[in-house]
Amino acid sequence: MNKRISMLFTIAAVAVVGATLFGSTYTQTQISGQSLDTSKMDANVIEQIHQMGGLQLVMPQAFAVTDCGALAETGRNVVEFNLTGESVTLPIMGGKTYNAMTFSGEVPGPTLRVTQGDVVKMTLTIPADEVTGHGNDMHASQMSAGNFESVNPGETSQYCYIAESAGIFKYHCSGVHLIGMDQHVLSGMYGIAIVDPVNGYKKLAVEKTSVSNGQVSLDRQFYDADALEFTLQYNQLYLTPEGNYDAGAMFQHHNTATVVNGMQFGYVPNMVHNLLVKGDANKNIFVAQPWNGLEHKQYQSQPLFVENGQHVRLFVENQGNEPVFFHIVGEILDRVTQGNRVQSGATETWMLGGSQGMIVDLVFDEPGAYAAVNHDYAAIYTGAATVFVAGDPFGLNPRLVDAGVIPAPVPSYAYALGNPSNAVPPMGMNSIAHPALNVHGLYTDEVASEKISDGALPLWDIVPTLPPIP
Ligand SMILES: [Cu+2]
Repeated sequence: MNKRISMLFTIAAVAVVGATLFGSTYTQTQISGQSLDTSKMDANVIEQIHQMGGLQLVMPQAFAVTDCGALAETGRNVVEFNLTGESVTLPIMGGKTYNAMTFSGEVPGPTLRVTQGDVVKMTLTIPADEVTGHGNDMHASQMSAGNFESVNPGETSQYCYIAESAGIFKYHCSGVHLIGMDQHVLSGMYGIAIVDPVNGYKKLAVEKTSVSNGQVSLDRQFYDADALEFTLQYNQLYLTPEGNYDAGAMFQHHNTATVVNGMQFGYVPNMVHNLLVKGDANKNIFVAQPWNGLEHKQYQSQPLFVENGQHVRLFVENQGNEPVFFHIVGEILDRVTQGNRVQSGATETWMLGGSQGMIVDLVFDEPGAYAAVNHDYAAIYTGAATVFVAGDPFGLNPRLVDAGVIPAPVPSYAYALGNPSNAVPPMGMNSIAHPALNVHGLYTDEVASEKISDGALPLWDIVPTLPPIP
């Protein structure tokens, strides 16, 4: 049997076995309403799959066939990337929770950042008490799919590759011998790798005009390659009312939520901003503020703060099943790069298909609030609205100085409140350090504690200690 036919056979076998295991007929027309309750899945299911055999994707030896030792001795920089596969319960909008699957207790998983030409040593560990096996497929790699096989509870596996192409790349769980890949990924097992170009990023040119003696002419402005950076990852949730993955809804593209970095409306103002801007914690300054209160701790929404005239670089990935029409209300995307090639400049919107990423460079010229959206109205209203605040549009500087919160006026509110930890990637060769980070993200409490240990600010503890702001 040649490889292609073998693959088709494998997928068919997976479908049949999937139907047997999960008690449903695995066809497009009949799958409506099927759902998998992860809390009821146990290791026996995985064991059954193993015993049935015939489900290996390509190579039975699996996962560890690349020679990490040989790659480590090539003189290249070796970057270790360690992840664990963990099923946990996490909150969703509306005060409910869902059965999430995560890499290392956070959704999205930790961001890997390397330089083009580095060796990535990817290690996946599945705790012994985890309910299912997991895999890992990094799109930054170029290797046989056999390396992405699943790892069983209680086991650790590893593969190595050279990150040869610069850009932003998805990584995701590859399921258990393919089965459940959709469930694992759409329940939270995804993240990104940023591969910085070996020669660094390029200066940003922004087209402006000037006028002299009644004549308008081109007046290009250049910004240094160093930039303040954020990551935005788009995805959907497909859930039953009980918070379980709903495969039927997925097959029909009926999502129940649109998330950015795991949360609906995770980067919008909260009660603190209401208080600062309107003088009343209960007067919302944005149309949807579902994560308002301090009691939400790491889940309280936090806007993204930037300076005016600052080079901002966004790493944007579409992790989901629906297109993302990336647009920032009130802004123009000054440069769009995919891989290491500029695709567009001075464009209003750029589209990302599933598993596609881009780097957006831009400068916010005017003080104000700007909403980055997926310009699909269904997505905007189900969670894909992210607020950037540039400069000091609300005139808070004098009040914050008077109250003693900051010693002197600041160019962005990040100096007072920090930027959300899960939207900020690790530093790269052209990164501007954020003034401060606050603990924000779809994190387990353990991960939130680690972020605090790393220096991120738990605003839910700090805000109540601040002096009153008149
Ligand atoms: Cu998984």
